[in-house]
Amino acid sequence: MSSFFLTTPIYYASGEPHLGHAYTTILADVLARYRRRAGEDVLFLTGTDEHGQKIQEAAAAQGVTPLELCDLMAGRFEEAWRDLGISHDRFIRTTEAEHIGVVTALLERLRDNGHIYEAEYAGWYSVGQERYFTEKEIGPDRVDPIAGGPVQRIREKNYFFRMSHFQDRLIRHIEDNPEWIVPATRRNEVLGFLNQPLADLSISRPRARIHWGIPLPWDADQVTYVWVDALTNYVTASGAIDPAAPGPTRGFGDLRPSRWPADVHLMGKDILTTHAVYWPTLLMGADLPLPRKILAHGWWVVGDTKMSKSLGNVVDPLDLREQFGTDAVRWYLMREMPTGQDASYTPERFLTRYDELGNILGNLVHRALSMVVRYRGGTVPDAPSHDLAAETEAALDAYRQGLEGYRLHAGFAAAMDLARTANGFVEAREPWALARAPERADELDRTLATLVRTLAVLAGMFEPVAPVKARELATRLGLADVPRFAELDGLEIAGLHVTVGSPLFPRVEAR
Ligand code: ME8
Repeated sequence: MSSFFLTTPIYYASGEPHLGHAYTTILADVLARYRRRAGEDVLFLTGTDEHGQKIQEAAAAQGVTPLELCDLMAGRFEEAWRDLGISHDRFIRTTEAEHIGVVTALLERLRDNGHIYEAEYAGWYSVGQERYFTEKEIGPDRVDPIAGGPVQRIREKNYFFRMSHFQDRLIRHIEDNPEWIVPATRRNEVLGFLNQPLADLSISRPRARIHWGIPLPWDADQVTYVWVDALTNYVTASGAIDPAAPGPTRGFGDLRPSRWPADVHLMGKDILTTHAVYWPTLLMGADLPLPRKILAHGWWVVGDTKMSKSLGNVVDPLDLREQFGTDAVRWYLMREMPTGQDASYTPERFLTRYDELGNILGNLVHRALSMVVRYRGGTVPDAPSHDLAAETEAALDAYRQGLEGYRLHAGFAAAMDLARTANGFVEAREPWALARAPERADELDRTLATLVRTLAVLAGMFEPVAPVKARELATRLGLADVPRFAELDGLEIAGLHVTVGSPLFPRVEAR
């Protein structure tokens, strides 16, 4: 069985989960569900990033210890993911003992390999992004170039990782593997960044300033830079490193059989540099293989403004879920944002996408099942069901290409188009007219069987994005479960007992 290991960022345990976090996590969930349906052995990893100045300050502001804050917030994220139907296999927290062990081993490995040195450092630090920016990046206004937040001037002793040493190797890797960073615009951005000489990476902070972090194994007065700590979560969860391994290689010389390297790291474009520059060079420094793919998706804005706490326009996916259901939120996010590009949330667009579910898919389900009940007593007739075979095949092809080529919006558009085509087929066949002409009973049988088969295919196509409704649809079709793709061809539908039920996507009042 082939395997697939995919990751989301681990989110800062200092803020509430919002629509942006939900987007990446649902994107990962859809891919995980799709791969499982295709028969792959999936490891889907998500979690929380719990060390660093940002968490330390948030906890202090709330009058709790950092760990108390992290316990609370990790719970909040887990709860949100449960409510949004996320099927992750592992939720990692960077305060776990095993992770701390792996980070410690990684640091020692880098040092043993001669890639670490000590130096005095002066620079502009953004607590919001937990990283330094150059004079050029912060511009004359001296703000962090990603979120526009404040930066502070810091001068202190740090340990450095010789990132510059790996610049050429990284550039070559990106050039030799054109699909390694997707989409191409992001790849070009990273190559542009690497046009300048790459600076070394400060990997520690004095404990006197930040106490909430993993101590350096060789200097307890310094704690590990939170990005080095956080990125390492992907390796911890893979199981490759045994932090308790004896001997000088610290578990790196003799990797455990594991899920490393990851098949894809998913993230927003805000943290592309850390994933496409810091992370691969750290892995090179520790002699570990690189992840197979890095996908940096676009940014959700609200209307035409940034989503931000201070503007009070943060969209809570759980509020939307309460009104429209989990699957509607998932559908909207996956269908509305062309994977990789930015998108704008508006309540109007949300409703348009919701209506599409009801008017096209929901409508097809309702009318097809009602006709099986009305004309055939609810039992699917034994008849050839291939009248939409070519259309179904084409839709499945486009769907697979979309989901495997990281163009999910296009894959799901193909699924919805198949439902649209089936509605057109109902109009063209006019089953109600066939039902009035007893000599055309065969034609009616065939029409109904075709519709039921198409619905079974649609249940499979929609399951990754709309798992609740897809299962409900399978139940109404009289199937024990949503069929896997490999089962669709030979699926026996004759004799199934269908039920109509209430609308799958009811009209929502009080808009
Ligand atoms: O950066 N649109 O965590 P974070 C789209 N802890 N995606 C968005 C978004 C938006 N408006 N807002 C957030 C961190 N995201 C680090 C990561 S990983 C080793 C450490 C999503 O809580 C998107 O995936 O700030 C983005 O990259 C991530 O949340 C940032 O989450």
